[in-house]
Amino acid sequence: MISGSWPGEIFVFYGQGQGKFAPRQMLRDAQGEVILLNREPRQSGNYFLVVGSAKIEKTKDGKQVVLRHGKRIEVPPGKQVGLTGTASTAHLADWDGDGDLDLLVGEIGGSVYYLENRGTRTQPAFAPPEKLKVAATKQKENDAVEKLKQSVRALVFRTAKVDETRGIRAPGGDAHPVAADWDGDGRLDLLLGCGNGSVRLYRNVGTRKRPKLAAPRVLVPPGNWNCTEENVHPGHRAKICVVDWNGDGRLDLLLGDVVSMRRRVQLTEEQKKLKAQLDQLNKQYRTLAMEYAKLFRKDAQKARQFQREKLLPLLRQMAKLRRQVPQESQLTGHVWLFVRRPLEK
Ligand SMILES: [Ca+2]
Ligand SMILES: [Ca+2]
Ligand SMILES: [Ca+2]
Repeated sequence: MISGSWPGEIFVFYGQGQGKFAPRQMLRDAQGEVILLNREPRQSGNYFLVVGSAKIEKTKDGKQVVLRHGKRIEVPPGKQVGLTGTASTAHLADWDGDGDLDLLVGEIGGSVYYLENRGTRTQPAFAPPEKLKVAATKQKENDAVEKLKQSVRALVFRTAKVDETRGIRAPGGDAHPVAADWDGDGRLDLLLGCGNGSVRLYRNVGTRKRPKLAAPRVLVPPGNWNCTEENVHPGHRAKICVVDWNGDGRLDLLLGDVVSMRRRVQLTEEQKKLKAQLDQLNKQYRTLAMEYAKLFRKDAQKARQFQREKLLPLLRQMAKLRRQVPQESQLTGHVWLFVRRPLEK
């Protein structure tokens, strides 16, 4: 069993038979390094950002270092260090048709990476990540011209198609790639669960050993974040599984999502009072959060102090109240089954 994670490491649970699994291990590449997309630290404004499971430590002389998987990363002087992640998703498939399992990894920005297994089926050795792209075609060029014509409108409506010949981009980020021969032509295609809840199909128009992906088609349209108990529908962050669910020989699609479910709640008098308090604190919080953002642009040090002394106590107070008042909306998720119908003649 394999799993992505926040902040981004990929975990493997080796099967021991009879439904049992060994404790998780971080998947490593051919060099023995923990597999992690965007592993190089990046600088953003005053920030020095490091991806992955790491911790920050202060040295005796007051400098900061990041410890990650047994390695030390020095923080450049004057920079504020931040830990972040890529929210990886992982899928194993023999992408290059040579008999061993390769790794497909999606991330929060919407990109998909292929890590070729240059080892064997039992002793994998994963190559560095390579971005999956849509193959450029003449049609693509026509699309580009069309896009240019529409670019003025696109600026207003933000409807411009993303050029995926430079890299696949799941709308709404949170790419979840799965390889399956969806069209049954003997070549693995790519299905992509997307942050906006849609599922896309990138047909393999290359060969079994050298896949080439066509421009995507939408199999499932974007979902909707807000649900009510009367109107439940697919939501966001589609995570998918391709399987012949009903055993009719045609691949079907399972989709897991996340939604904010609104429900009607009856509050007691006491709860109504608490809710009024909570609404009041919410208002205060919004004002303080704006002050914090302003302060942060001027002086990160002072902003952090402000956060410690003003914002965090308020947030704790709000969390306490929230536990006492039944909430009108709740994060939840569903599993959807899309059964494939035979082609209509
Ligand atoms: Ca392979
Ligand atoms: Ca295929
Ligand atoms: Ca089926």
